[in-house]
Amino acid sequence: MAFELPPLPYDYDALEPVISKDTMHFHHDKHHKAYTDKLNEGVEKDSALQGKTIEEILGMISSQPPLIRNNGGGYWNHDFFWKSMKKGGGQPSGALAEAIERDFGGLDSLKEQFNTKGAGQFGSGWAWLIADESGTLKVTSTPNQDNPLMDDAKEPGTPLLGNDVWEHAYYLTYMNDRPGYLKAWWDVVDWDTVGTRYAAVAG
Ligand code: MN3
Repeated sequence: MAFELPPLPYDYDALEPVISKDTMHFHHDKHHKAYTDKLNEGVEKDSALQGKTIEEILGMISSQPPLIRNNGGGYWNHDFFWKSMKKGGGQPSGALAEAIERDFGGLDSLKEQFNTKGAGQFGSGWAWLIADESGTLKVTSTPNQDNPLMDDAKEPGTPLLGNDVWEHAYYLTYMNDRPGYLKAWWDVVDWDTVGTRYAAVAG
């Protein structure tokens, strides 16, 4: 019934040196767990939410209190984030690589736009690569634990890739150097997973 904290899909030290073992431990075991626990507290208090998937809840977030928005977003975003990374991430291929060329003029340009969004997101939030219904790619950012699946998202779309730019995601290793973290992070992006997500949108 309740939402469960999914385990990391790899070892805690798998993404070193880009993301340290210590960061992974407290980010997953403390932060992601806290979002999960608080989401469950909120769902317990509202029978209308019980039995709904997290995606269904995000799709009606505009009618929900901050407890559900912040922790429902945090729950989904972190699960998506862990699954977006792997050791020795690889390169985009196939239809995704073609779409990146078409919509950004190449991977370097996508990275530059994404890093600019991430660095420019004031305070805490996320940078995203999303696809619209026609398969067009776009880079965007959201504050706090918001995401492009929320029914009141300014720039809605299907998330293909997301990076957590909260200080808790990078501070132990990068201190206040968010741009340094954003730049290093590309080494652990799982492009096969991003490609699979894109194929589900663009067919
Ligand atoms: Mn986080």
